[in-house]
Formats: sequence, structure tokens, C-alpha cells
Amino acid sequence: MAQFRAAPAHEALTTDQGVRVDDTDNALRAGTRGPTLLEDFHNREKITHFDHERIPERVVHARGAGAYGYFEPYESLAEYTCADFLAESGRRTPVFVRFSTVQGPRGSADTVRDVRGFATKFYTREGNYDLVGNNMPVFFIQDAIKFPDFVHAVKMEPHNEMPTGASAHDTFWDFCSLQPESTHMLMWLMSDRAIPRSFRMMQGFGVHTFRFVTADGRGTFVKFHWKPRLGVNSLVWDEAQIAAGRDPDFHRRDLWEAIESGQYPEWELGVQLVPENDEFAFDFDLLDATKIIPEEQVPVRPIGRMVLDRNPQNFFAETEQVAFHTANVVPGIDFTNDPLLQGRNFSYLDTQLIRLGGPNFSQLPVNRPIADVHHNHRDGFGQQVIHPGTNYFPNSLGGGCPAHAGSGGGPGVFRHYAQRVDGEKIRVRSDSFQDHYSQATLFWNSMSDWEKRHIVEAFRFELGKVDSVQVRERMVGNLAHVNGDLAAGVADGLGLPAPDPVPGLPVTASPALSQENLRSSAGIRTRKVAVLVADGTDTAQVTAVRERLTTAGAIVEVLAAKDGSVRGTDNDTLDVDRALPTMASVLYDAVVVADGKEAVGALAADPAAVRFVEEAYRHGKPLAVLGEGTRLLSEAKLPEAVFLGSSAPDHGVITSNGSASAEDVADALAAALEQHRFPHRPGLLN
Ligand code: HDE
Repeated sequence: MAQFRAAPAHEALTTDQGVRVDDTDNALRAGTRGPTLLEDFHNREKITHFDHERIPERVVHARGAGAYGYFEPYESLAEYTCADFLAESGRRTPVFVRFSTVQGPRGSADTVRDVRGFATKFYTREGNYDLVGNNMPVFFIQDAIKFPDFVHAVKMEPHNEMPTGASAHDTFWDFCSLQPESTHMLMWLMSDRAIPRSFRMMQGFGVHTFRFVTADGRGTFVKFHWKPRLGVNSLVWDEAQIAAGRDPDFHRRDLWEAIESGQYPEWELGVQLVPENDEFAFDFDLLDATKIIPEEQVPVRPIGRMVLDRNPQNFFAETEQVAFHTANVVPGIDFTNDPLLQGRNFSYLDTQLIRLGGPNFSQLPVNRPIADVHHNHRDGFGQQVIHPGTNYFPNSLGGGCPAHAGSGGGPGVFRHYAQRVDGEKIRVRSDSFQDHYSQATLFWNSMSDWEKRHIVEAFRFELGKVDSVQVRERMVGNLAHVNGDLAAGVADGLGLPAPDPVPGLPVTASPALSQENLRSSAGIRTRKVAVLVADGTDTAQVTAVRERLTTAGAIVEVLAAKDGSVRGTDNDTLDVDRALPTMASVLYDAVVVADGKEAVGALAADPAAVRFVEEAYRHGKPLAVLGEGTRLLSEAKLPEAVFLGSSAPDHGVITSNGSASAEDVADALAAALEQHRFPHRPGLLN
């Protein structure tokens, strides 16, 4: 697939001044072997520009990938908000979305265990609205003043700049063990949500409680949720670690390729609405960003959908230079006093000023509103606009323009929500923010058995990388407040005694939190399947399987020991899509082993093919093995009970068992793919 868009044809190379250049391969020099001359303005300009190509990366969320698309509401929300982009069913608003990891620098791997940023810029007719969220609905801290401490702790350690893209190190766990308000978020971070299969398969959350405001100034609390059509799916940890080496660009490639191939990712936007009168109706504080509103208490109302259908043309110009800001709101959307949000409203503008080199970054194409812009801001680095006329207000010489939009009232004018505020000037956290464990327990209670197992394993891994014994012990002590089994399981892995569980408030469960209940509504669309073949493969079966799966929307690739083609059983040939050594099973969702005595013999003798199948099995992925292909499973020393004798559908290992047709096997594989993983299979790597 040719995805690189070449520069326009027939354009001659010029200098920055537009002067045509005759040669950009040889600097001007005195004689063929003489010194280079300062006079060569093209050479100097070219190198000088190059020397200044880099800008500071984001202090957090440095690594990301973005795409354009649109948002459209299902119905008017005018009852709750005067936001123009939510006022009419089907009204399309262009968007740019950037997904990111938090900890690692720009060049770090995609599949690390981390929170993912999910930032959306809506280019509305009434100005830009940025919903700068994450793929987890809560945060590590309650007050923005702790953010520098938190980020210093999670980032690479200051003396040796390790580890890259990982939270499994002493300073992070030291901080969190001393900051119990992080416990709920740690549960999410240690869950599979932190290792998504794809950006396209993540939920997104606004995290804070925001406020919808109607034209007549009535407020309603609102929490935002993005829900992916493809379901919420994750990698397993071992797989994520291998993928980080096999394809550090795993997530950005996945997003890019889906959009290039016309398989546009889609999310539904939902809102939880809470009347202002119910501000104190919950046993937690709506202003506390370490809490969710359980969906069973306030259902998520779907209000529209977002489709991403266009890749950027230039990563730097668009994805790198995009500047999100929580304070970019439009009429009808306002803040609450969430102390985390209040701090963010300061931070994003501040950070862009240095990252994008001055105050004019909103003039960059990706940041430019589609709404008209008129103000008296002038000059500064990189000013793109030639402003005519007066530059102060009030004025008479400029006809009084730009005038206050609000003086005559009318729609489309931002007016801050009129909230009554009074209080002492104090540095005190509200008592209503003090329960740090109940919702961590709620999360734990809501997980299925395999999700719980993964959480325990993740805590063991992370704390196992922590050298300080007292940090490990303190953290296990905190977990005893969440759940006794969790704390005991983690303690066991660390060789520590199980702490006594600490009783807390009674807590139920929220089924909406489990990935078991967040399945795809789009079947197996865009799921990637590898078919292993060699000379002597039964090509008719491969073709039948491929057709069946492709029709259902999957992407099927044929892999052999080398590129080119393989010979079939009928002396026909089959083209190879990928050479096995360039790929790995972690880059696919399912694996098919083709039939054919000679081919299976060759694959069973190829350690790369055996490992391919073994890893797919141990990562819980669906496997379809045609005819004699089971020899490969035996060679990989996989638990035979799973694939010998029956098709064992519960474990997602499908065999043709001598009689099933290739089509039947493909259908069974498609059904297994819809389940994503088989977490109860024996012999799994977590
Ligand atoms: Fe951010 N955050 N953040 N953050 N954040 C940044 O802004 C900050 C927080 C989030 O794709 C920075 O342009 C403070 C919560 C995303 O460009 C910076 C606090 C949530 C992105 C910043 C928070 C986020 C950022 C770094 C504590 C989820 C990437 C570069 C109050 C709701 C946006 C930049 C993109 C980026 C500050 C907490 C999400 C430094 C002070 C909570 C998705 O301004």
C-alpha cells in the first residue's frame, strides 16, 4: 500500500526566498577538492534550518498519533446545553484527535503499560472546544498542585533517565505508596486497560465533572465518555512487551492503516448528567477526579458519534503542533471547581507558550478555529496575520471594533456560569475527598476472575522491579485496604507476608467496568489473521479460509519462511504477503496453520514458525489448525488436551478434526475472534 504522499510534481527546488536552486548535492567550494565557501547561501540556509527542526516535546504525553474526522450528535441537547455543535441531530463538526502515552519520550514504544491520552479538538462554528481526556476515567491525584510531584516520580529517574516508557520503578511506587489517593487509578493502571490492543479499541473519558449550561444560564453536571464500536480490547502483558520490540509503532501503525484502508474507527460519545440539585447526592464528591459516577447510578446517555477518516499529511505540522487546552470551551460548556481541572486550565496554555515558541500557536493550521477570530492580540514570534487598524479597546478610530459580543445578548457568546462562591482562603483538602479506597474496591469487585488475575500479576511485576523493600511493603499495606485477596496475591509474588485485610465501607460492584461487558458491536472488522504456509500447502483451503474471513471484515495475511510464493499441493502457487522472520504473532489477533503434509513438516522444523504458534497460544489468541497442522502445536509442546480429540471451542483452538470443511473452521475462528482472547486456556502467559 503506497501511503507516502509525494511532493507536488514538477516543482523546482528553491531557497526560502523562492530562488531556484541548481544543485543541492554539492556545496560551493573553491576547486573540486578545496574548502567550502561561506558564500553558499543555499548550503547555509539548508543546514541552519535543519539545525532548528526540533521543538521541545510535551513534558507528558510526548508520544502520540493523531487523525482527523467528524462528530455528529444523534439529537439536540438544547435542553441541557446551548453548545451549537450539540444543538442539532446530524450537524457535523470537524475534529482532530490525538492519542498518546504519558510517561515515555517521543521515541518510546507504543505498547508500554501506561495511561493513554485521548484528546479531541472540536472545530465548532462557535470556536474550538477541546475535550482533553484519557482512556481511564479517574486520575492519580486530586489537586493539580501535586502534578509536578507525580510526573517527576513517574518519569524516568533523574540520575540515569531510566526506565523509558515504564512505571515499574522505585520513584513512581514510592510516590504512590505515600499518596493513597492514587490507589483507585493504580487499579486501572494495573488492569488490562493500560495495555490496549489498539487506540481504536479504547474508551475515552473527560475524567472531571464539567458543566453543561443552557442559554438561560441553567447548569447540569456532566461527565463525558467515549465508547469504541470495536469493543474495549487489550493485549496481555507478555504480548505487549514483545510487541514493544517487534513493532514499537504498533498502535500508531494500527490507527494509520485502518484509516488508509477505509476502515474508519468510530466512537460513541455518551454523557452522565447530574442535576445541580443532586450535587451532594453521592457518597463521593463530584469534584474529586479520583472518583467515577458508577454507570449503574447514573446511566451513560449516548449523544453522538465520532468517526476518524483522515490521516494527517505531516506528523510534525499536525500531530506534534496540535495544542490542546482544557480551557478551550465554547458557549454551553463550563468548568466545575474540581481542583485538578482548575490547575489544568492554567497549565496547557502555559506549556504551549514554550513548546510552540510563543503566543501565536493558535494560528498554526491544526489549531486554527473555523470560527472567525477578531481581537487586539498583536505581534509576537511567528505572527502570521497582517493586522490592519487599531489594536486597543475602547476605540473610536477603528469604529469601536472588535466590539463586545455580549453587550446585546444573543446566542454564540461565551458567558461564564454564574456560580455563587464564598469561603475562607485556605490550603485544605475537603473532607469529602478523603475516601481513597472504596472505589478502588469497587473496581476490583467489578472485574472478572481473569481480569483480577492480570491485576495481581501486574502489581507483582511492577513492584518486583522496585528495589526498595519498604516501598514494596507500604504499597502492599495500601492494597490491604482495597481487598484481602489482592493484597495477599501481590504479597505472595513479592515474598512478603500477606497483610491483614483492612475493613472499609461496604462496596458493591459496577459490571459496566469489566471488559467482559464492553464487547465489539462491529464483529471481527479489521482483526488481523496470520496464515502460516510452506511449500506443499493445501492452497484451496487457505483460499477458502481467507475468503470467508475477509468477507467478515478481517485482514488476512499469508506468511511463509520467505517472501515470494509457495508451491501448493496441486502444483499451483500461493503468493506470500509477509516473510515470517519479519513478523511475529503479537502483531496478529489470530493464527491459522494450513494443511499439507510436506508444508506442515517444513513449518514444524522451523523454530520461528513453532514460536509463532506457541506465542499465539500462550497469549490466549484464537488458533485454527487445518488437518495435519496440529503437528505444529505438538512441536510447540502445548497442552494437548486443548486441541486433540475435540475442537475444544471453549479454548479457542479450532481444529478441522479430519472432517470439518475449511469454511466451517473459518466460521468457528471468526466466532472465536469475536471473543478476542481465551483467558481460561491452560498454559497461558499473563
Ligand atoms: Fe494533562 N497535560 N495535565 N492531563 N494531558 C498535558 O499539555 C496537566 C491531566 C492530558 O495530545 C500537557 O500540551 C496538569 C488529566 C492529555 O497534546 C501539560 C494536570 C488528564 C494530554 C499537562 C494534568 C490529562 C495532556 C503536556 C494536573 C486526563 C496530551 C503537553 C492537573 C483527563 C494532549 C501539553 C495532546 C498534556 C498538564 C492532568 C490529559 C503539561 C497540570 C487529569 C490527553 O500542560
